[in-house]
Amino acid sequence: MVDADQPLDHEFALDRDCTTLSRHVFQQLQSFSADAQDLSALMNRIALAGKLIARRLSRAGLMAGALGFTGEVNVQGESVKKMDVYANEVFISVFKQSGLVCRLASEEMENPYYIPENCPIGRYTLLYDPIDGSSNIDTNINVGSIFAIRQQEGEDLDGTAADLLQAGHKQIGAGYILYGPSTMLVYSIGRGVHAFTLDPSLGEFILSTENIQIPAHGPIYSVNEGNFWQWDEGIRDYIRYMHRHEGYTARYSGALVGDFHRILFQGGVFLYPGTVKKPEGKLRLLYESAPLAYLAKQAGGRASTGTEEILDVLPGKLHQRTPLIIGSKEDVTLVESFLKEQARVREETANVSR
Ligand code: P6P
Repeated sequence: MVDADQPLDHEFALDRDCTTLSRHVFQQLQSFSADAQDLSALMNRIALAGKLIARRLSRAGLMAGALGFTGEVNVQGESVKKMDVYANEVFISVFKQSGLVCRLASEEMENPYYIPENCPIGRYTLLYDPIDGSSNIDTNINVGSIFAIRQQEGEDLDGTAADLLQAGHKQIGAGYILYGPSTMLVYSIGRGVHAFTLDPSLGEFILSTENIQIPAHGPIYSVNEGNFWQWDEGIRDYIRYMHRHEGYTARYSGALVGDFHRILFQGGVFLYPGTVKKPEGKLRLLYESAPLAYLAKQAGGRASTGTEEILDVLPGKLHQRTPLIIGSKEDVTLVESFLKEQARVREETANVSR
């Protein structure tokens, strides 16, 4: 006897396979309004960008001219990989003739890029790191793309996109695409964090995990210990604590997206503190730290500079960098406690010497 209330296996499988990103956005918003239509279409375009980049990455080793450096240096002072340029152009192309996104701000471009045909009506801005961790590309290790969606505020008449220099709370959505053994798109539009896996046979991102929650604590700490000599004493004390206590394990891939993804699912903390060479940190606020901080908060975790919530940081410039401590609530707080203790000791020492 078929129980009408219980979907048959194939019905369940079919329904799951039809839960694409664009459909999920409507389910999330419980609306088919114009704004919901726009956001659904926008996420669909980001998915298309992910598919185009995944396709090229999967064949880069066989394509002349796909790998290696361009010989250029970007606004960050970093050598540009050919894939960085390709991926940057993909995100621009997928939004042309979309009527959705007027401006794109990218790690690879000094100034925001305007898509004129969209600007009268497109009120969204996409901020993105087209390929995060590009040093991994030539050795076929995972890389990612990170994105944040903001609403344009005002008319931007001077073309400087100054309205982007606002705290991360202004983001209306954020996510990343992880190019790993499978290609995954993880996103949030303020109603939880959800993961989609690309089914190459369909050419669609299909819902694979809904309402991801970062465990309150996890065993992983993810940091480049080669920078130990450049860190604040408080961070060094934290690392010494990791070395001397059971129950912790180090994982670091050199690509933020993969390291964060592991922590999103298994718990723990990723940290890129300020260093002697980069006191403000290496990671960029508007299109790396803030989008991931948005996801971390939506998933019940935290993201801090060590002294301030990442989502509260007011950027002074488009490519501002911040220190980043992100992951499980308890583990981010533990790192901060070592920084606070070190600040107390310094204050006490200063008082004594006065
Ligand atoms: P380091 C990649 O260049 C990146 O921006 C992040 O993806 C990654 O977490 C970090 O820099 C790695 O930096 O100094 O450890 O090589």
